[in-house]
Amino acid sequence: MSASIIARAVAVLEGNWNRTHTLPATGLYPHQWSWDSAFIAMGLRHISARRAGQELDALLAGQWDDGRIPQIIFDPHRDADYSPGATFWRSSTIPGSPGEVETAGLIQPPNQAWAVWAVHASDPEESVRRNFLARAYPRLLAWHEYLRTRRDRRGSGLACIVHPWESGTDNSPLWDEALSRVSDQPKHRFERPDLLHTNSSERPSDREYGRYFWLAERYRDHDCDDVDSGYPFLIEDPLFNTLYAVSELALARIAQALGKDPQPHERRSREITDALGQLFSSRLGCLGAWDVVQDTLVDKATINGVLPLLLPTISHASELVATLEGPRFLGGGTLLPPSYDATAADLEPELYWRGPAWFNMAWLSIIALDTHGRAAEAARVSANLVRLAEENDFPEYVNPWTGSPHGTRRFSWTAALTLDTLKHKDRKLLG
Ligand code: 9WN
Repeated sequence: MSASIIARAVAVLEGNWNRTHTLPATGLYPHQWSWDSAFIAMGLRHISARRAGQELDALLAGQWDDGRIPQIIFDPHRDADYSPGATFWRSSTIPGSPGEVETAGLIQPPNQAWAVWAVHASDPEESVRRNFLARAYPRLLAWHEYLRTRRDRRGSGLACIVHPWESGTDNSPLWDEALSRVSDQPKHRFERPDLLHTNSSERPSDREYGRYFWLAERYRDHDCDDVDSGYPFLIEDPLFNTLYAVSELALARIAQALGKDPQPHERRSREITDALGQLFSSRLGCLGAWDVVQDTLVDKATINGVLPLLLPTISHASELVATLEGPRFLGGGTLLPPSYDATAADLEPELYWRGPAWFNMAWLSIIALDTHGRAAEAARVSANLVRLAEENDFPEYVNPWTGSPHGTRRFSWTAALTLDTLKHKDRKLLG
């Protein structure tokens, strides 16, 4: 099995490669996405550490003066194929954007430092030859500084997202209430080129898109300035902040490898981890999200709220393990963890982030389970991840119970994380 699946996963990544980076999918997602590139690098490093490094270099080249690493770096030749594209964002007219490339103004979850460390560790000699860590470190520092100074909107120690797209879990039920307060009538008349590639029943609705565009437009029209008062969507997402804390641990390793002091990063990671503990809901047995505008906890069980288990020192770890292994996620006959509470009446098993199982979340769950000594369950999820990827041509997501494929196929992070799962047995965080 393994030889042919490796060859097919490599072929997906080769087919989606575009000069300096990997497209998430050639049709549906024709540009470079931030957290995709970090997940993709985790798999690419097993084929070529050099190419994985190039992927991350290309991403870091899109950094803005304020330190943000953008959600998307656009390929100008494909502007008509994805919406919103470079024409909508017109980033080059916004002060502080990079001159060489057009990008989105939003961001995505901060898993990039984690990926930089993993790529370095996979081939340290190649990394040193390319001066990879020394070039990446100042950029990653600026990125985390942006999150700390511009995105901690209530002084909790956690970073806020200003748009559902920034979570990477776009139409998760976590954002429903906040989005219901947002107009669905943007000025921009938007197209839906995404619907040429997938069934509309598997994508967000036009109404949701209206709200996404309204928020993006407001953010863009204020020059993507994070001190815009009266902005209606400010949320602390538990997964975004978990990846932030993991990436601080990775920065500590990077600092050490460069002969610098790792302690500020270890301290910062502890601060984020401790602040995350405040989002725990004992009713759910996992974390909710914090709505900063309403000053309330969004009390819904999603995979975002269980994955803080990636952090070895997260509080309530035994409750989180019980929730992940229990009926809401892995205990109710599912093959891979659903994106939303399996016991929720409004779960939709084939609709994007409102129920389906995604391979990046399954991969993160495997590491979380191994981190907390649950090797047998981690092995079961690993075997299902590999089998469902192989049988279904590396789909974007699957029905968690039946494993039926949905969304696009030959999806890059599915292929990359399959390769990484085949490579590792007992996973350790940052291993
Ligand atoms: C918006 C690229 C991205 C992923 C996200 C996933 C989806 C985009 C979209 O695709 O989002 O960023 O158009 O729906 O939700 O996690 O990064 O693969």
